[in-house]
Formats: sequence, structure tokens, C-alpha cells
Amino acid sequence: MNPATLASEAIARCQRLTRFSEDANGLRRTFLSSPTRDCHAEITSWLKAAGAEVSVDDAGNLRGFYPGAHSRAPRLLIGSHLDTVPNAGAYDGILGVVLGVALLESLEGRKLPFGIEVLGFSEEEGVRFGVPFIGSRALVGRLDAELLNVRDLNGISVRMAIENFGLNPTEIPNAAIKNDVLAYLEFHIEQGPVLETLGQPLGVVEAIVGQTRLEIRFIGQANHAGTTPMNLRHDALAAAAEWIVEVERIGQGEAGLVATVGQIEAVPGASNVIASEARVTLDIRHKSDDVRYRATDLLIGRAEEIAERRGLLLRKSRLMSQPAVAMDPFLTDQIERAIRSTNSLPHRMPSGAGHDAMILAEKVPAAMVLLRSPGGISHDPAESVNPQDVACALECGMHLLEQLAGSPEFLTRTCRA
Ligand code: HGY
Ligand code: MN
Ligand code: MN
Repeated sequence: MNPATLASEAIARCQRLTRFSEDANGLRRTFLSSPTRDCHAEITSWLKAAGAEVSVDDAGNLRGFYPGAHSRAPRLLIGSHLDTVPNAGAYDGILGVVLGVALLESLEGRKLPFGIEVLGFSEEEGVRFGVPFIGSRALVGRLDAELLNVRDLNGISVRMAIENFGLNPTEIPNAAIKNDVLAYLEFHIEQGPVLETLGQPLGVVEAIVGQTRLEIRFIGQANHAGTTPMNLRHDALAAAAEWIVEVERIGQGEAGLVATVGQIEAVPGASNVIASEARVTLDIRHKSDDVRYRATDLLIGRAEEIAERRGLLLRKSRLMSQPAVAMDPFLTDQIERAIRSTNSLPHRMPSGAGHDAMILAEKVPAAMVLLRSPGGISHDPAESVNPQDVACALECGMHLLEQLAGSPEFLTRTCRA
């Protein structure tokens, strides 16, 4: 099948899936929200038409298995996430699932020496519960009781959300991958400016940077905005503001470090009340775990100093600490070769964005192909792809499947899941 034809259908499908949103204006699809069910149904129809058996595991992951040439054939996983950030673009995550379906379609019923399981993960962004990678963690046996008990802002736990969706949390261990998995492959938009700056359509990920997510609460004293002199205040929001400027300054002070406060909430949140509490989140990343740990400790120290000086209490909770993860060298070489077969120059690069590949890499060899992000924009409705880049990614994927199907080194790998 022609990659350009498959590409234009893939882009149309990503656009069609944006109608499955929790919001009337803008795309938001969080863990096991009801639009997720519609998304499952639409992708299921494509997977079945491509010859895959489809199921939803008890972590809410959509799974389409396209059998290999013989019943005991190992399998290759190809996937990404179905959930989105608020006011999302149309391609982050979902494009990787749709391209997995397109690669099944490109086989036109032909069977390879390995089966292909297309995965649509239920939660990668961490929007609803503040903790990312819920779906993919189930595949590596890390969707544990602690995570199942995390609650969203409405007091619904992960466990309850799974039950409300009609799934059974006690069956989650069955979602774990078995020892027939050869590798995990993820196609994803770059979400940054590098490939566009280089004028290249595709990149191959060498490593995914590590990330820490914290919640910091400055706890002061509410009071009247009109009668409380400035020197007698314990203003939680002013303390948070001082700290946020520190986050930016420290982030700017180290090459390759990124530090972001993406959320802030003031309590009680009235214009004429001095805030008694300010809750902020910290997202901090670097390709070196040591640099990330040092910067995180420095910023926690700054928060403690600011709280102390202003007569406030400080509460901090670590939502996640994910080490940096290297991608599989053999698969990365194979991807580089497949990109060259498309007459493009492969660019090896780190991924500043986190991906499910960093979770699957705990159990199986994992690798990623990045597609150019026009304008470097993502996590915004302006996120887009070039149709010719999507065609190039599919051509690369089709070359890659042929290379792996003809590689004794790949086919005889011991599956270590
Ligand atoms: O935040 C990230 O790195 C990704 O978009 N989940
Ligand atoms: Mn994202
Ligand atoms: Mn993503």
C-alpha cells in the first residue's frame, strides 16, 4: 500500500478522534473518561478491519493483536497513548497508535515471523491523577496498590475509575506482557523544534530524559486584603510567586535543564483575601539523573527557605521520579537504516518529552521514531504534522518491519519480559 495514501488516512483519523473529548471546546481525554470508550470503539473498528483481535485490558489499554506466520511466533509491540493534556493537539500520542494500525494495513494480510500488538495506552500524561504512565506501568507489572489508591480532584481513586469503566482492578496482573515480546516501538511527534531546524522529517531517539514531578504547598494565613499591613502577612501566593521565579532562574542556569511550574492553585482564591495556601507543581527534567536530583534538591531548599522567612509551613509530595532511559542500540541502528531507505537523513537525538517507551524499556528493548513538529509546537491545538513526514514515517516503519522480519539477530532474541 502506498505510504502517502496511508498517511493521509492516518492524519484524517487523528483529526476524527479529536471529537472524543471531555470538553465542548478543545481536546481533553483523560484516564478512562467516557470519550475514551468512544476512542476505543473507533480504533477497534480499524484494528479489526486490518485483521487484528482486539481487547481492552484491566488498566484500560486498548490492545490489537495481529498474528504472526505461526501460532508460537513472538510479537513486536507498536503503540503510544490515547489520553491527552487539556486543550491538546490532535497528534500527541494518538498518532503513534494510528500509525501502528496503518502498518498492519500496509501488510495487507501478509504474516511476518512475528505477530504485532498495537497498543493504545490509557494514561501517559498524568493529567487526571498527577501521576503519568498508568497504562504502560500495568504492562511491566508496576500498576501497584499505591498507584491504585491515588485520587483525582473529585476524590475518585484510580481503582474506582477502573471499576467505573467496567474493568476489574484485580485482573490488572493479566495485562503484564509475557515473555514472547521481542521489542516495543513507538512513533511520536517530536514536540520540539530540533527536526524542523535541521530540515529533517524523522529523528531516532537515543535516550529519553529523566523527569521528576512534585507538588509543593505553601501554607500561610488567610486575612483581609484591605486591613492587613504588608509586614504582618503570611501570604502563601506571594511565597509561591517568589519560588516560581527561582524555579525559572535555576532552570536557566544549567545547560539542558528544564524546570516548569505548570499548575498553581490559590486558596481560598478570592481577590480580597490573602491566600492561606498556594499549591504548585514542579516538572523538572535533564538527561543526567544526577543533575536532575541536584536541581530538585536545590529548589526544595529554596522553597523551605522562602517559607521559613515568610513564616509559612511547607508541604511537598513527590508525584513521580522517572530515571532517564536509553533506547535499545540494535533497534536504534535498525531505525536509522530504515530512515536512510526513505532517502532522509536520520538524526539521533534525546527526547525531552517522556514517553511510554521509557516504561516498556524496563522489560523489553524499546525504540522510538520522532516526526518533525512544524513550529515546534505541542500540547496545544496548533500542534500539527506534515503529511509528507507521516508518509515518510510509514515508509520507514514498513522498511523496519521487513528488516526485522529478515533479521535472525532480532528473531532469536531472548524475550526478557
Ligand atoms: O510530559 C511529557 O513529557 C509527555 O507529554 N507526557
Ligand atoms: Mn504529551
Ligand atoms: Mn505523548
